[in-house]
Amino acid sequence: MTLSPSRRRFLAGGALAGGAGLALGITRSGSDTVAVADAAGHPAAHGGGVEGPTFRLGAVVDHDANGFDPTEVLRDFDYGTVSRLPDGRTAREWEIASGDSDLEVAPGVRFPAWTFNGRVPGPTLRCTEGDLLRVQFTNGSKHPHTVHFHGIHPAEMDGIPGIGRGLIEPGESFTYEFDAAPFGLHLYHCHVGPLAEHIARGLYGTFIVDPEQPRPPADELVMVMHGYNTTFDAEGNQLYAVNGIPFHYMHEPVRVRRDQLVRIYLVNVLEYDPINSFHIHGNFFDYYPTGTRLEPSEFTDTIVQAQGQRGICELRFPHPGKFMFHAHKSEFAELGWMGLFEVEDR
Ligand SMILES: [Cu+2]
Repeated sequence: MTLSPSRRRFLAGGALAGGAGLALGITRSGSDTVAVADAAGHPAAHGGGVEGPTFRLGAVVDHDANGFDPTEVLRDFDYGTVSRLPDGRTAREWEIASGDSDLEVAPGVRFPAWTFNGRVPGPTLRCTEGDLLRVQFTNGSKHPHTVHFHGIHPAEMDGIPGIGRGLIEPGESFTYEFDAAPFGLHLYHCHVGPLAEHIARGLYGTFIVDPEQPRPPADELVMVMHGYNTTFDAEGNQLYAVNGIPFHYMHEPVRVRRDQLVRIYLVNVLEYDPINSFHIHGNFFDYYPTGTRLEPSEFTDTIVQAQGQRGICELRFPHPGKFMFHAHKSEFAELGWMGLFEVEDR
């Protein structure tokens, strides 16, 4: 079923009545409708003239106050503190703290997020297959949390309530320790109930395990697809985003070079909606589901991912200029899940 009516009610009714809608850049064009414009002030790219929210020209959030910037998140890979074990293996250690952060997720719209290291998504942790990993988690939030990694590891390191250390209470710490396996593109997230809310509040991040023989050099990008259920009704999302802020890459296109290999680590953690999608304009990409094989399964311009699914997209842009990427579900795109690549001819 479509969730549009409740979203519309939020956007056209409650939000406007409460003033937040105006801060969102929504303007009334009729008694019960809102006008749509994209970052450039044009009608939305899909379904121009259709009701929906977006940002006014020039209206952006305060990245400094939020403590993270989606443009930096794109290429921010955290390899941890590296040491060598007596047997010659590589050990990597990270410190991750959860916290409660009031984020500006759209201009003038605040969301009481729960975060790993102060950002949504959390840090992108990166290692090589076979490394020993130690993740020291400190719960600086007012709520109990865990860190549950996808991968192959012992039960007591799985980060779920009731097994191993289980819940990490506020103020407590625990070190998750396991080997990096299998190679591929994975994720981590809190696994405390109500699970959907603990994830949807912002407690997730990307976990990349590189193969021992590295993939070819490329301009590498991380894109985490997610949403914000700003009404907390658990029925859907009012905003959709990649890397924390809806429409961010409409304001600041992802800059890439013509003909250079671009590798996108694409992760879907969207809650409350059953699937998400990724579509690119003017190009096709090789797709490696979960990144666990070195041969692509598909050459396409659109893929879908259920919650927790992820995959690697590899492509080169033969033409300079601006190319959109967005959820092919138009409603998600119009609520924030759209961006631009800007291909530079050099
Ligand atoms: Cu949690």
